[in-house]
Amino acid sequence: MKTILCLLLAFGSFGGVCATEVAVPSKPNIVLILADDLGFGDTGCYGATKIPTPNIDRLGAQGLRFTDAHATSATCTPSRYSLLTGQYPWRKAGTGVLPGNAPLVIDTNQVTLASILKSAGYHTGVVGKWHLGLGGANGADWNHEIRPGPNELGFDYSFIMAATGDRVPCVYIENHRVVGLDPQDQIQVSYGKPIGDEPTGKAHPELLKMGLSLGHDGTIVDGISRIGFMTGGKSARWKDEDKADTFTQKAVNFINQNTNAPFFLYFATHDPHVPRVPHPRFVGKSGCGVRGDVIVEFDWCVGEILSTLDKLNLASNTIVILSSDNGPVLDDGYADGAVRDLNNHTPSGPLRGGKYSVYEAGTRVPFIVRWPGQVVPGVSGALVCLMDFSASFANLTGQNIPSGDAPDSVNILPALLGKSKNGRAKLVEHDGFRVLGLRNGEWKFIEPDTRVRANYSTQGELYNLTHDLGETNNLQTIQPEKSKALSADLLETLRAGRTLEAKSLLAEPLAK
Ligand code: NG6
Ligand code: CA
Repeated sequence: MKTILCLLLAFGSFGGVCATEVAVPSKPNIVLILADDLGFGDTGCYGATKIPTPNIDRLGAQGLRFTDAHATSATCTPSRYSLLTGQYPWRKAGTGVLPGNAPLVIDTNQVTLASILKSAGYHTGVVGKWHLGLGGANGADWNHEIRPGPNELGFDYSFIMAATGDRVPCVYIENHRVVGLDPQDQIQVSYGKPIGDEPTGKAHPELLKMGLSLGHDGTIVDGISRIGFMTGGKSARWKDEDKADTFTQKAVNFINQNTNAPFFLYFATHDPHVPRVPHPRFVGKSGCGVRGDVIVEFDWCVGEILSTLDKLNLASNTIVILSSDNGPVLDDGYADGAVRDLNNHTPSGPLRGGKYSVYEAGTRVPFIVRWPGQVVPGVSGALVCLMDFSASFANLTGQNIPSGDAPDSVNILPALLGKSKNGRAKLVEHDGFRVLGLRNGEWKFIEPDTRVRANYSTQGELYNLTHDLGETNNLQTIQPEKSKALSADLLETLRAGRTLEAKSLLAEPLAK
């Protein structure tokens, strides 16, 4: 089956006439590899020299490497919420960084990236970090069926951790069940009062194998204390050093079991998030301490996926996308030496900020698309967002998104496939909490931050990224009219409840 992709080379003319028609197979496999907190400058193909990432570099050389691709938000939950729903997270309350016992934050009636591809006939799987809540209003029942969760949102298969590596419960969940749970040793989880009689990092720092710099002083699991408290589930608890191997094995199994149908695999690694505990075979393998080592580990995971596709002869029929949920951070609560051992490596590359920031490095992430024979290798400066997968893959696979769903997802398929230099025209950037910025082409506006924190200017900020990629020269007072226009644009996107350009592009006819 081929889809005739209408490429409007003259951007903005929606007459239903195709300027160019390109036939592309409409049901390739899709593997989305999403790292956790991997920075724009953390890999070789994005300029890193101290951390060897040969597999990611190979992917970069064989694919299209984007230089202006973004998550919506500079933290995990909101970023992943938008990736799966096609809706800006700040439109919905409760999408900030979630505790490990939060209820599922996505409505099971909502269309998701997974449900779109499932409707298109794909076998869909998620392996790795979830962090979007599990269970109904009272949260998950860890000792019985855990639902709703990914399997109620369009994933046929799931093997996940509920939240983050640094949050309880420290167990894997396969489909609706905790893996390896002894029914006699029931799991309880609390994010309020301590529960159980196991030592905490707060009371027993002498038991820790990794020191703390902020928070993370709840229950000690595998020698590391976490956010929150848990008791029970001893036989089910993960070993931090095996996590990358375990997730990768499950991802590889999923591919092996789905060679006959189109499949969509969302492989969301834990690396390089905290706590950073590389398997011993990766210790000391980077020039930048433990954070570099877990990036080397992540690169190995990528290599395993690529070689599985090669072995099965699936590479040419598979779109592989590699990206990250938000920008980089060094000290994220554990005293693991990431700052001390940096060795002049620059996780953010030439960009300002990082995780938790509305400056570019908060949301601008590595982003590679490889589809041999269809996507010409190279570099693209198109403005694209992880939130755009829903509309773009609906377009590729011939699916309609009901009106009201995925309201901010823009069909950027031509840009993803390298057939157009244009992605979206505008993008709202989000620090993960409250502060918003707006990109419109080369311009970046940051709303005045008069409310909570003094991180940003109380007057607002304006940067021209063509001349000032590092956001060092605030043009707000020099070009107040430009700032005003962008501020009005931002307000319009907030008030409209949807992205206006999303609809016009979705209305574009898909020739069959
Ligand atoms: C923060 C944690 C941080 C990390 C982050 C979520 C503290 C002091 N910091 O609250 O360690 O877990 O939440 O990261 O507890 S994310 O990538 O999942 O968004
Ligand atoms: Ca993250």
